[in-house]
Amino acid sequence: MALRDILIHPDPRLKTVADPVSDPSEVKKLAEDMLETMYHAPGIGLAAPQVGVLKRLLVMDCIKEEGAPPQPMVLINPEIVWSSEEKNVYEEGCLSIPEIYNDIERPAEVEITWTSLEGAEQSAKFGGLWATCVQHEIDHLDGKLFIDYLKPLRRQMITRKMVKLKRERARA
Ligand code: K1U
Ligand code: ZN
Repeated sequence: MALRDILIHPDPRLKTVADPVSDPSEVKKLAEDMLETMYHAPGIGLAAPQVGVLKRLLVMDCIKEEGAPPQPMVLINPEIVWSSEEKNVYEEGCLSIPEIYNDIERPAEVEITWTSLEGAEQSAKFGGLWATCVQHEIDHLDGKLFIDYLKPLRRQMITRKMVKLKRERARA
C-alpha cells in the first residue's frame, strides 16, 4: 500500500467527469492506496479524482466511534438510484479544500448501486453521515465540489484562499 497525494482545489482534474471502471480487478491497488490515504488524512471518504485518477471509484468509512472496528467500503461505478424527499444538513469538509467547512443540504437517505472489487453488483440504502458522505464522493466523480452549492461570493473567497495555500505549500 502507498499514500497518494491529494489534489487541492482549484485543479482541472477536480472539475472533470470521471470515466467508468471497466475491469474492477484493475483498480485493487488504487482502492487499497486510497483507503490508506483516507485513514491517514484523516477523512471519512475519498474519490479517485482527488488522487488524480479520473475513474469512477470511491472509498469511505464513516464509523467515528472511538474503538469501533473500521468499516472500509470500496464502491466502483456507484449510482444513486433513489433519494429521499427528506433532507439533512451536515457541516461538510473536503480533503481537497482543507480547513473549510460549510452546512450543505442533501437528501437524508439514498439508495446506491455499485460494483464491488470482486466484480459483484451491490445495492444498499444509506442514511445519516454515510448518506452525506456517499453523495459528496459521487459529486467528486461528476466533477462537483461541495463549494459548488454555495453562493458565488463565498465560493470565490474559498478559491482565493486555496490558491494562496497552494502557493505557500509549493514554496515550503
Ligand atoms: O471527499 C473528501 O474530501 C473527504 C471528506 C468527506 C466528507 C466529509 C464530511 C461530509 C461529507 C463528506 C472528509 O473526510 S473531510 C474530513 C472529515 O470530515 C473528518 C475527518 C476526521 C474525522 C471525522 C471527519
Ligand atoms: Zn471532498
